[in-house]
Amino acid sequence: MTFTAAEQAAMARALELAATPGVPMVADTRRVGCVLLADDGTTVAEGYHRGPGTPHAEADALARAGEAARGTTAVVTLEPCHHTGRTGPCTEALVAAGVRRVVFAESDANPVAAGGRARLEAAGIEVEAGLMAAEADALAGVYRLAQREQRPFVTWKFAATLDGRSAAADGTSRWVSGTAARRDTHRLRARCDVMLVGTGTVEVDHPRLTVRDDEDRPVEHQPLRVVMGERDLDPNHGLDLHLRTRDPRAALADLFGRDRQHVFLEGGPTLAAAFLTAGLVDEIVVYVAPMLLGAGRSAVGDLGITTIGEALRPRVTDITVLPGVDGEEPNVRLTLTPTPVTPRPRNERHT
Ligand code: AOF
Ligand code: ZN
Repeated sequence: MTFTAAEQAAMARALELAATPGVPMVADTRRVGCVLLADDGTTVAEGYHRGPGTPHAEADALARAGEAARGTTAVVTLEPCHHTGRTGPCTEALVAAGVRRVVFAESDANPVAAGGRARLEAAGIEVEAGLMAAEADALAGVYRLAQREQRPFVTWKFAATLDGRSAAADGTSRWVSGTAARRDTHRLRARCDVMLVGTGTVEVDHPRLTVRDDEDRPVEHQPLRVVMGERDLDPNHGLDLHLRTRDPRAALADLFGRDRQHVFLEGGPTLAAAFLTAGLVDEIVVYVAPMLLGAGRSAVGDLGITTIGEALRPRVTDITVLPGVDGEEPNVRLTLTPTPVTPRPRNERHT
């Protein structure tokens, strides 16, 4: 595999484009980015997939390049598709535009869309694969889990004080985390297509669950705002959907049925505990604030754990310090991957 320095830089950029927040990703749609390079390594055009039914990344870049696409190298995060899905095949668009070379990060394992490489080569286009494949694979993690498990990927996010509390004894919680952490949360929310909370959180916090940008404006593609739980709610709760179920698996099945790929679980402690004990949390994001409360609601409810040997021990995948804004203290963001939970009957836990 030989890639030029310009192609490597272009792939890094294509991955960034693919990860553009706010893009709705449902069911079988993928995050894909594409950069068209001229012979001298300069960028002719960029493109990315903006969700179901919109042009694929390659088609988007080609449209922006127009005639200038002829003779370029297309650097794409995914193998160009060779099927007519919601839009036409990227292979044919690349051939028709006169692209000379295609570099992609990972093969498309979707049998419906596969075959792109062979088709491009048959048309005389030079094809190289595998550039930054690991990074592309990490980006595709959510899609892959959703396809494999036939349920959405679940990110559980919470903010906590040093003593693991998310609210004070009187219920007040604004704010535990600082400005930078709250902005960061909106960025993470924008990657998801469902915002999920329990009925308790709706009653206490009346959350809007809208995703806003750094200037506090709502982003264009809002996730579906869902509350779950059997309790009746004031019909003016203002969210999009009330799932009247207590079983996390049933809720996820329902959301997958609505073509959703990525759930952002934001509380409260009861719902978080239910998802954790069911082994249905795929990623944990926690913002730790240098604050002590000593009493008040803990970030997660009873997990049925009575002895230290039973503790859940998620693995840490990232630690980032979020600097304080306007004299605030910094916060720490931990990203973790839960380790498998072996569900046991409740009575066994107390023996
Ligand atoms: C590409 N470039 O930008 C994307 C691709 O029915 P559709 O059109 O939404 O097709 C979805 C499938 O197409 C998806 O599962 C994946 O295999 C491929 N996505 N392919 O060449 C893109 N988004
Ligand atoms: Zn395509």
